[in-house]
Amino acid sequence: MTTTYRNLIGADWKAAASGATFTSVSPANHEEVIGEFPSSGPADVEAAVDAARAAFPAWSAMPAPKRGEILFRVARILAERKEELSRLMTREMGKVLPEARGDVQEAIDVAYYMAGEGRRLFGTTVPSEMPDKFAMAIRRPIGVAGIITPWNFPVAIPAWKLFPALICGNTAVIKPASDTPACVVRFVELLREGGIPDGVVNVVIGSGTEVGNAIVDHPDVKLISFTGHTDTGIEISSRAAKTLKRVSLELGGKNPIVVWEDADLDLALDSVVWSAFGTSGQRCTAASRLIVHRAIHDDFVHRLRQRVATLVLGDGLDEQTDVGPVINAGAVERIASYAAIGRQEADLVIGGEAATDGALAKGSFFQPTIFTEVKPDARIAQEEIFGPVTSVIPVDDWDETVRIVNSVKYGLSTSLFTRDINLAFRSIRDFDSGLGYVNHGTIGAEAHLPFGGTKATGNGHREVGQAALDFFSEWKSVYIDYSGKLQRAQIDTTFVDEERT
Ligand code: UN1
Repeated sequence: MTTTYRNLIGADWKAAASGATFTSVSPANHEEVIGEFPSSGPADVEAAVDAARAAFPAWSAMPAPKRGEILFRVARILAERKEELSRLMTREMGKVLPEARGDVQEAIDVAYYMAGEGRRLFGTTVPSEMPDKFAMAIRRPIGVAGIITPWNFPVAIPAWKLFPALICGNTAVIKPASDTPACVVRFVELLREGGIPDGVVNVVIGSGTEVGNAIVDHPDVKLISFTGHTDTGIEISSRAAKTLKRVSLELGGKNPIVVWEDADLDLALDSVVWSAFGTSGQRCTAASRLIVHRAIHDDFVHRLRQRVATLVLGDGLDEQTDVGPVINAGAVERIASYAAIGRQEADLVIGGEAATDGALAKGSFFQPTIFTEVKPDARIAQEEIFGPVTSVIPVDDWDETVRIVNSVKYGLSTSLFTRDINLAFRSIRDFDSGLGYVNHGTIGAEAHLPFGGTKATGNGHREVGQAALDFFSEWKSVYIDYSGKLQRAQIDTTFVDEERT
């Protein structure tokens, strides 16, 4: 029996208006069907936006501490259902179970954090330049937020976007990635169990061209928050400009770990394996470049090869598995084409092929892959591969290292392993990125600091933490004059300079 999933429009779970559907399978085993999903279109988006618009007055008028209480209850429900949601995620998306639990935990963390924001949502109060006048800036809700989420963090990223949107008083239409709609449906069911009212969150499942574009073009959608490919982000940004939407983009990465000659090598190896091959390399923050000091290069690569050779590929529900599948058959092909390019450009250390031994043949698996002697401008050192492939680039000195770190178009996450405190601080100053790590890999950002990157990684906004509130709320400056007379700003006041003359 195949489970049938539906869109959420207001209070109702509905099939697509056209009746069209698509089937999704597990990346670990293509014979395992996850469910049948609506293949929606503009008519479904229209209905969802109407529902979100209708829910906006009541939701935005609810005192923010009350909205926070609802999010607090959502956090507790997510915590209770963590195991169920994590297992669904592993089946649908492939990441190994401990990582799926981390993904759900990230959503729980954001829910608690944003619940607390309900009692803060701090604005600023400043003294007025006039006597008997009060000046402050407050955060206002904006309207309907269009939220377009990727498959690599099927619960965490929807939470990153939905919870700040909701605490600020906005309502939302979310379009999950077509590879992971079941996780988002289950997640939104739990939000409703926590008390999120009808129409406040709506779900429309379908393709980017049919559903995503309709959300981006819709005149009543005021905000777009998107995580995904840089090309898609640019397309969204230009479409959204026509209706003057506010757009927050979280795009690609080509994140380096620099291993200096004085580094604790065991620690660096643990972190490299985790950052490069965790989530099968399918994180925006994955370490896809290892910039290694020549003095330790051979030893480092030798030990890394040994470690990677022991990694067990398999179904993420199996406790033995270290590395799960990649998202789908198309991803295997794309990664394989990069591996072929890598063979031309550099020396293959290990991996380089799709993994098809035994049961792996039933799913989408790719061997953890390392290249070395990679030139900094090689394609595998410049382009985001989004798979278990990493490139070692040997270096001799610090200035060269900084140049190579910054030589890519992206700027998400950078990391340095060293015991030299001076280099550590220099890396934070000189590596051009939104996240900077020292003696810690490139993945694992926490939910209460801003998340995002420089250059082609985004358009300047940040997610989570307090920074997310700046995207999801509008500033309103408020002046209350209680002098009872006309006081003209900049005119009816004397300044110190004038008093002197
Ligand atoms: C992403 O890959 O899009 O820092 C997000 C991390 C996670 C989030 C990654 N907390 O790796």
